[in-house]
Amino acid sequence: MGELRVFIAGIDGYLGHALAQYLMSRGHYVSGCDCHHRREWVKSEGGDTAIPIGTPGERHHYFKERFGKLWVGSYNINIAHEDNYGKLAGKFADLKPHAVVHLAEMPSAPFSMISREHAAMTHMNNVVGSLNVIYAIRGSCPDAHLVKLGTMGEYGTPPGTIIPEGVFPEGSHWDIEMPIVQGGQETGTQYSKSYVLDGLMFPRQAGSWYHQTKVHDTNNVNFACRMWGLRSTDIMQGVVYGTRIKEMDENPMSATRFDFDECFGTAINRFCSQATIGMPLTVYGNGTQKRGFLPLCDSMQCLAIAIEQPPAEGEYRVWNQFEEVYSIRALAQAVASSASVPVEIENVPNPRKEAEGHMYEAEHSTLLKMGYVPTNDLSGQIVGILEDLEPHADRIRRYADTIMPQITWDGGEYDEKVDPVAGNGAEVEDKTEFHI
Ligand code: USQ
Repeated sequence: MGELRVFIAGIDGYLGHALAQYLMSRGHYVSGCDCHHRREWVKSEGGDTAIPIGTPGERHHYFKERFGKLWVGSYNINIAHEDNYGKLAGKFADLKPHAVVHLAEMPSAPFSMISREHAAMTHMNNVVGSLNVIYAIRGSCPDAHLVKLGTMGEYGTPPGTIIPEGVFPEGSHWDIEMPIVQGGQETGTQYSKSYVLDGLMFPRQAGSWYHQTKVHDTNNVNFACRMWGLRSTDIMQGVVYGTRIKEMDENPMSATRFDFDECFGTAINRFCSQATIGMPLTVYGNGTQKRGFLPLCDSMQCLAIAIEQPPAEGEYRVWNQFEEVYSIRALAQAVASSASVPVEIENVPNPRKEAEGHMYEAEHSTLLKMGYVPTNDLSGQIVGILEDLEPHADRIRRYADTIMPQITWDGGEYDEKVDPVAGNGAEVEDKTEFHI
């Protein structure tokens, strides 16, 4: 695969800034856009990145210096804003990207659950922003491949079933037995019906407004592939963790942001930040929730696989992108055992409405078949994060009051007195035997 022109929407974010470096290190031309909302959202919650990052201008100069002509530039475009649509479509027309990687979404489940305004803003930013990206591709560069970041959270935690990659695989049937009813009476005789499910969307059961917006995006991207021949990879990504990839260098401008507040910090990153300042690790509920996780370097590797091996015209492909499934409790234990000082694990009442002690088995073989080599080194990654955070312990302490959860899924006050291990009252229950 020769050099590609890749446009990254959301290039200033946690993934975007790392991906730009990863792709330029592989010889691709990179451009992108961002309106720096992520910086503002984190500040609006009183937080900040643990690892200091450059301003957009500083990052631009650093990329220019380091990557020369491979760095095309970043543009200040709010992809969801009506007034900016012309700018976005114009950039696509000028740059003629082979691939558009869409990372420009509001990524936080808790942030989306704060209020009606936050839910509406999340829908506007994510659903309308994605629609604009789809339209701008159609109008300005219809052959471009849309690499759309979805989330494993779109599926939720459906009880008793394995989660396929986006759609029901070939050979899927839904077989049911129906009673024969005659004259309002069951005759007792049964006949069976078999529905063919091949290729239909697997049901989504999102767990937050944020995750809901990703479900809407999935439907819209799929629709554009069917209607207009858009080629797209819809990536159901698990929770990403980590501070660095080997394509970063020692220049501080190379560093990507690292959030640890209640909204924008994710589980492992938060636990490592908490361990750095000797704070107990906040396991929500009994910690038997399971999720798929992958280190930042694996996220980059998988996105590059998608970009460098594009789908055919009109093809909508969906991949589940994660390395390994862990329970939250197991992750807290892994962080505690890697910390250089003794760290406590604290079960705090779960502020979310989510299943605990559930089955979580999701297919994720496509990426492996396409060349993904998992890092498979959770403890090594955790040690690396802890080392990178150590010099910034004071910054984490400065923003430590953004760590404890306050945002609840029912909009009520966070009640610290609920028994965390007894559960959070979520109705989803699974009978599957559970082991961590
Ligand atoms: N959790 C804790 N303690 C914490 C933080 C989280 O126990 O201090 C638990 C949560 O209750 C949840 C799990 O850890 O069960 C994951 O929470 P998270 O905040 O790490 O991740 P989540 O809200 O699911 O969202 C994150 C990203 C989102 C991405 C998603 C992938 O913010 O952008 O889409 O991971 S996935 O989880 O697979 O949907």
